[in-house]
Formats: sequence, C-alpha cells, structure tokens
Amino acid sequence: GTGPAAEPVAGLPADFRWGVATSSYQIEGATGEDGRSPSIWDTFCRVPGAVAGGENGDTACDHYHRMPQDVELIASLGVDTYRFSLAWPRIQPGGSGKGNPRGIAFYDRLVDELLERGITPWITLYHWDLPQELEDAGGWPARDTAHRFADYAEIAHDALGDRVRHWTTLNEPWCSAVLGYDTGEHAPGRRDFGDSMRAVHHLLLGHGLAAQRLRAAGSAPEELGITLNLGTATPAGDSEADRAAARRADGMGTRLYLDPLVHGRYPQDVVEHLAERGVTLPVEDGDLETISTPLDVLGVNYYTGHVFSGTTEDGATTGEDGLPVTRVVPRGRPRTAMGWEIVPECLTELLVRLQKDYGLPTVITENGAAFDDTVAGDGAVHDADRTAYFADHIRAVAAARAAGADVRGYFAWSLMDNFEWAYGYDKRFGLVRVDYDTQRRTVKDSGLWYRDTIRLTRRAAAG
Ligand code: GBH
Repeated sequence: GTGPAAEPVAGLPADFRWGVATSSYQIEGATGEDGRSPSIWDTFCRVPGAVAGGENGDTACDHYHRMPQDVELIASLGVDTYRFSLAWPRIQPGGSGKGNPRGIAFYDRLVDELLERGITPWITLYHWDLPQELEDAGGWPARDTAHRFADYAEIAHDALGDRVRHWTTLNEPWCSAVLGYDTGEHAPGRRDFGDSMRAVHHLLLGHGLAAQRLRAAGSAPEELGITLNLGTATPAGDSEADRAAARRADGMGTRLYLDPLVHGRYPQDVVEHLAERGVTLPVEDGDLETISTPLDVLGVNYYTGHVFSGTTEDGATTGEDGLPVTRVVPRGRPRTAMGWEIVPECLTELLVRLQKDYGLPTVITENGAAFDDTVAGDGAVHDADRTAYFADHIRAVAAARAAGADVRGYFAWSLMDNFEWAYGYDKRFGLVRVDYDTQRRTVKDSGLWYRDTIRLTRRAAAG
C-alpha cells in the first residue's frame, strides 16, 4: 500500500512554517570547485574504516551543479521554507581571511532562486564541515576556533543578510563535540573526553560571538537561533539509580547546552560530573554572557527518545570505567533502518518540557527516518513506513501545541536521500529518492503525502 492518506492536521495554524532541510556536505558534491578548501569531512572520509563502504561527499547529490532543478523540486513539494547550510570552506577557504566571491556566488544564486519561487531561505551557518586548516590548528577544543567562526558568520551575513532573515548558528553541537572528539565516529575522529567537553564550550562560545555579530549587523535577522539534537530521558524504573542515570543523560545531552544558552550558567550537577571525570570547562570571564545572547527561536532536531537504567544487566551501579552506569534500555518498539526506536509521543513530551524549562519558541528543524526503500517497476517508491513516521510525528507536534508549547514550524529531514555521514549512502532519509548512478530524483510516496498534508492543513486552518 501507499500508507496513510493525507488529511489536515488539526491544531496547526495557517502561518505554521512548513519546510524541508538539507546540509552542505551531505548534498553538494563539487568539493574541489570554485576555491572551496577541504573540510574535516573530506579528510575523515579518507581514513580507512571511518565511513561505511569507504564513501565520501565528492559527488553526493551533485546539488552544486543541479541547484536550479533542486529548487524546482522543493517548490513542487509546496513548502514555504528551505533550511540548508553554508559550507564554511566555500565561503571562507581555510577558515580565515577574506570571503571567497566564487563560493559566495553559489549561495547568492540559491537564495535568489528560492526567493523567486516564494520560498523563505533558512540558513544554518555550521553543519559540521569545519575547514581542515582550523582542525590542524586545534579544532573546536581550541578557543580560537570560536573567534574564527564569528568572523566567518559575519562574512556570510554580510553577503546574504540583505535577503536572508532566518539564521541558525550551529547544527547539533553535541554531535560536533561528542561524536567528533570523544567517540570518534564523526570527523575529525578524535577520542578524548576532555577535548570533547572543551569543544562544547567553544562551540557555544562561537555561537554566542556569531549571534552578537549578526545582531549588530545592518539587516539584523528576524529569527536567530541554534539547533540542538534533543530527546527525552526517561528512568527505566523508580529506583534512585535509574532516576540518577536519566538525570545524567539529560544533563549531558540537553541541560549542558540549554542552561548556558538560556540561563547563562552551566548546570551544577553536570559540572560536578565532569569534575569526577577530571574535566573542567574552559570558561573565561564574560563567556556565559556571550553564550546567553538572547535567541528568537530554538531549533529542535528530534529522532527518538530514550529510557535509561542506572545499573548493568547484572545489577551493578558502577561500570568497568569506575563511573556510574548510564545504560540505554530498549523499549521494544519498532525501529527505523538506523536502529532508532520510533516514539512520537516523546516529541510531544520534549516540546512541552522545553517550553516549561526554557520558554523559547521552537521550530522542528529536523525530523525524519531512514527506511530500506524499494523501487517499484514504474520507478515509484511506496514508503508507507516513512509516511507513517511523518504523520505520527507531525500529530505529536500538534499535540504539543495543544498542551501549550509554542512550536512554530516543522522541517522534514530530508528533502532528498543524501550522504548520511559515517553510514555513507546506504541510509536514505529523503522525501525524494536519489539514484546515485544517474542523479535522477523521484518524489517518494512520503513526499507526495507531505505536499498534500501541507496543502490540506493550510486550507483547513484558513477556514
Ligand atoms: C542529524 O543528526 C543530522 O543533523 C543530519 O545531518 C543527519 O543526516 C540526520 O540527523 C540523520 O542522522 O542510536 O538511538 O542513541 C542526528 C543525530 C540522532 C544523534 C539520534 C543521536 C541517538 C540515536 N542523532 N541519536 S540512538
């Protein structure tokens, strides 16, 4: 079957923002063109074993050469907003010095193509493609990278800020810091817990410095924000150990970022946990004021929510590393092709909690799912599982609004299948299928459903 039929989603207003999202390294290709310098992902992809299948972003979706057709595709989905990221190594090769006119020209054209079709551009300044030169100088664990980021942000905003009013500084600093510098699953592939936590502070500082520059600029953004990957942390049971484990997970995944951003202080329990692990955040005078520069909107990337236990399977509360146990317990729910459990109700819970604890308007800047798509004889993709995922999560957003959360928009991840980081091209998140042999794009059933849902919901809300 083709999955659930499109119907209006009750409770989403006529001005609710509907979009699709992508990121530069995942779709652009053309990594050596028009003066772009290498990023940490170009380097990381060449490390044997780092990326499934030894794949890389050299060609990806070849979006750099197919941009006008891709904008047509976006328009055909009926969305009002397109969230994309700028490649820092195109805008400012090497991560220092002047802007690169040839790199900037690509985004100039993209913005103009979008505006001509009435689509609002929503720019993310940093979606993980750090110029390799800056990594060689120490990367995010080094304080100077925060200042380099602010300079780059100003160059980008000077070039595009006359037409682009929606700016996100960072995408998912947790991923940059933890996957990049602690677990080594992402570029640059380093493995040092202390470095990862120093990276957290410098990412947040870079965000704050960039936010100040954008606020001070002539055409200040209408909506300035940051995007975090967020979920829920539910204790497995009532025990003190389980509750402490969930609180630790929430501290390391959510409060470590949102408390300084919104309240201007790091959470005391997290600071103590880091001290137990021998780590001090490199906070200098004034940093927390900078980091807590007021935000207009919080971008939320949601994929799943977790249950935590504070004991091992054998009942021990301390692991081999001598640290308290923080163990994810499966819920036994269906999973996507990434292995992530599908728990839409946790999106409602998350949004209501964010409203209560942080009080910012939110936008879902990413939500979506990889499934093992098959292509029918006529080329169609009947991805009923993906459609159901979107339907359930969009309803979860409406439920959060009904419960008082100020959620203003929803961006599907992703416009099209793309380079899924360490998983290569095997994991497909697109509303649109990409045939990587021919670069042919085909709107999947989920994409048609999304288009119809937006149209019906807008029409119903307009009355
Ligand atoms: C996003 O990251 C990225 O912004 C985007 O570029 C990417 O393509 C997309 O998601 C899909 O991966 O194994 O159950 O503990 C998402 C990052 C998703 C981080 C879920 C942690 C926990 C899953 N994350 N996740 S689990």
